[in-house]
Amino acid sequence: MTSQPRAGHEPAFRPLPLSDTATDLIAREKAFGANNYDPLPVVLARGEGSWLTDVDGRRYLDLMSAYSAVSFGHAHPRILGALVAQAQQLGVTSRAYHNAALPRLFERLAGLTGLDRVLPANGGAEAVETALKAARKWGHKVKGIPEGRAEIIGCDGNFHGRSIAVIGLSTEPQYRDGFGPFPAGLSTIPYGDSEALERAITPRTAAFLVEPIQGEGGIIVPPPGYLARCAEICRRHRVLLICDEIQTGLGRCGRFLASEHDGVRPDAVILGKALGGGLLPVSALVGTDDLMQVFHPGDHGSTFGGNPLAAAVAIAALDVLEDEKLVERSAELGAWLLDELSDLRSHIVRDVRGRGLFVGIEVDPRYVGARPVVDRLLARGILSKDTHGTVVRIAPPLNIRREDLAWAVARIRATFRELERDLKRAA
Ligand code: IF1
Repeated sequence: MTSQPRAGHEPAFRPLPLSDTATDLIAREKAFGANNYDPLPVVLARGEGSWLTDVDGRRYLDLMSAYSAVSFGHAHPRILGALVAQAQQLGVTSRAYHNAALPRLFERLAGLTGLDRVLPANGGAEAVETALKAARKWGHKVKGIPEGRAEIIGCDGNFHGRSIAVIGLSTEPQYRDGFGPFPAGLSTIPYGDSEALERAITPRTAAFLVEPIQGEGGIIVPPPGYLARCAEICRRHRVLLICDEIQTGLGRCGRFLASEHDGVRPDAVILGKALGGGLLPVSALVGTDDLMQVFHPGDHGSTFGGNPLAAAVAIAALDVLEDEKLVERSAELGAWLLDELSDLRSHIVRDVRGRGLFVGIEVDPRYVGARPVVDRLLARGILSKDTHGTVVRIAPPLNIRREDLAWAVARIRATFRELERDLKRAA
């Protein structure tokens, strides 16, 4: 549900004029591209660390990190070095043969998650599809659910990707409109309500798929202990707990995995986005032996999944995460950010929430929508993104310099002061 402010109450605002170069590039994108995005009016050309430069040389501080795919900053020298070195040595071989990089990635991910086995993939939705297939096959072959009857439960407000089965779990009308029919055996329950999970489980339930914090849903942090209660319920009913940590994982929320906030080790974790170091699509399903035993040679795979180039980049990304202590930094800097933004003192702001460097500012749609706030931040040299009409997402690279984040907080404050002033004038 997106809430839009009442018509005619949007305070007047003139975005920065676009140069001819930018205007021309946007026009060409519109002329030849599918119209499946409505990007902000900025044409990016270069990125380094937390800073991006547009085609006209204007600089922006990146508080969006490409939806948390760029958690280590743009063009991180160590990850870039690993990409170039591996590319010059060996890029893609398919899984018809072994390669020297993949076993090292497998060991790293098993060790870091406390789970047993890894199935590598490329995009996030692909890894989620892998998880859905694994859960169904586990349900049929291990739990003993009648063939073809396995059910998977998701949450209202979820976002797990854009493929047909994954969208079959979506409760966002726009994401489903016109794309049906969807696979059977998929249902949802209210997010944050563990009793709803207890009530929804049937003898045919194979798995519960959940984001530890809902990202696209609006940085929705569930009640403390929610995931732990869900884990206990799943254990009692022999239902797999699968955490989608594609956005919340790899330090984004102040722990290596956001599920650690509740002391929960799921049966499987889905990783993506930042695993590719901001350079490549790399994703993975990491699970227990009990789950991953369902895969036999030929059951499942992909051309690029587990290629040596992706493995080398992912290993370098994990090295950076550990060596630069970015999990701890996300927790510490995120707590500071949340504290600063919780003091915006603007009646336009309804809530500020999040964990680590994964923060949402919810605005009151009676006064303004999130997109106009994002537009004004853009004019001040800050890249952010709205979600669901009322939430501004703030998710900088985990290695953002403290002074840059402080610079951004000052501009966020100024933006809300300017909005308050414009609203008073418009009243
Ligand atoms: C878009 C946001 C949307 C994800 C979680 C799986 C995936 C995603 C928790 C799929 C991807 C991306 C998709 C992109 C915008 C962004 C996004 F949540 F991050 F903000 F859409 F809601 N699980 N999220 O967040 O991974 O296949 O994209 O690699 O579709 O517009 P993917």
